[in-house]
Amino acid sequence: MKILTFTGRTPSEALKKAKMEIGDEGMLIETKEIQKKSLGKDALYEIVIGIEDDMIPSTYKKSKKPLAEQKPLKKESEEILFDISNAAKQISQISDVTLPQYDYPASPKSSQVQTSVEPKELKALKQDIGKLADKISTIQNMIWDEKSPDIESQIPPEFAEIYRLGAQSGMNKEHLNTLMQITLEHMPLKMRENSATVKRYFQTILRKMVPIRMESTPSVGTKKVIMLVGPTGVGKTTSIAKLAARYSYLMQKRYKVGLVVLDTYRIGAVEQLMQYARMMKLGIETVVDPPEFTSALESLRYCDYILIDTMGSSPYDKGKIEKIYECLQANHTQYNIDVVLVMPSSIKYEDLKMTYENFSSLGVDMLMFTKLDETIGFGNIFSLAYETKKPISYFSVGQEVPDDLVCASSDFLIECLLNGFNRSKV
Ligand SMILES: Nc1nc2c(ncn2[C@@H]2O[C@H](COP(=O)(O)OP(=O)(O)O)[C@@H](O)[C@H]2O)c(=O)[nH]1
Ligand SMILES: [Mg+2]
Repeated sequence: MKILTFTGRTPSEALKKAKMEIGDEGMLIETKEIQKKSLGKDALYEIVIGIEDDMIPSTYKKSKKPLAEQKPLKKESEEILFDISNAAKQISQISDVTLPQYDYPASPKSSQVQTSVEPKELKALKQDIGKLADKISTIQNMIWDEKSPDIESQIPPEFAEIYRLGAQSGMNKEHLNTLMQITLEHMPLKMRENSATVKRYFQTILRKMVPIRMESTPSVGTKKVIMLVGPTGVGKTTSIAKLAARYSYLMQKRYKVGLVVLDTYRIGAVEQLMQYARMMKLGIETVVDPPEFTSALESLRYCDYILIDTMGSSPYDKGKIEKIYECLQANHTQYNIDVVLVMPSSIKYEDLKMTYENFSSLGVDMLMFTKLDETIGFGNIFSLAYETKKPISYFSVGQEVPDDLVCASSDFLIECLLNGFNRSKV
């Protein structure tokens, strides 16, 4: 999806420009007043339109770069977290302003087809509509069998596909029902035309609901200290290795990276990360008790990034989480530590939620999901991020270091959710 912006003295002027350039296919994401009306100066509004790549007309001037390429994201816009109901209302309001509200034929029979249409074309059209109606009723029948009739009995056929996709994705049922309810209430008539436009509307709403932390690099004189916590075997150490490689070799600027291993239970399983540190020629410190933690951070003060691996925290093992907590408390450096909870995408929403609750005492700042290559549903991830409002920073999509790491984006997650994980789209 491309994000395009258009400006005008009123929102509808900006919208008119958008329509002239890209037609009706775009969807309004946001309207901003970027300049207030004052003496001798008109107000200036900016609208942000999302449009699928293949819907951009060839006549649209390519020189206009997508928003993301035009300007770096500001700190405040790093976390994209919108109120879903407002988003839906906003989209609907603008559609109401601009789109002529004409009634769509309720059924093929009642359609007032203009007499100028060739009979042959009319026949083909009728056949197509018939096929579509069949498809819809099949899908409708599939979901009509399910329990909890309250919401489902209200779902019009054109919403059936999207409801099925949402339910199959492992999304929390309550979240899905809320989403459907709001979509039903606010979706403009024009967009209900067919299941493809419904899907696109739904996609836009979903994108807006996922909190994402865009990657940002340390500014001069500062450093980023990132601690990965989470159950055993979820991929923390592998992810630390991927991040270390990314920051020290794979970005435009090469950053100095240092590693810390919290082995508070003296399990001795630090060899794995030692190996990576040796390969990448990175400094590494092993910490077994809280006082050592501060000195380890201090000894890596020459680094731009300090990545902290933790080990041996099974989700039920409060004791081990407590040890990590003590280390965090013992941090007497001025560095702020970002605590990233790492969880596999292959477990169901309820288990993700329980894991989150177990680790929440550590003050989780961000979420990272691993093993996206090992699952088919992504609604569980969506629901956890939506429920906890904790932004997602990265996804791990395989075992390969450093390649199988993806910077989180709502586009990527929603694409996975609706169409499955596809390695070629990474
Ligand atoms: N398929 C898959 N395997 C992964 C991924 N991330 C890590 N692993 C594997 O999961 C296992 C445990 O990883 P490790 O980093 O040791 O987990 P830790 O105990 O949390 O540190 C290893 O075999 C990794 O190769 C991933 O994204 N996809
Ligand atoms: Mg490990």
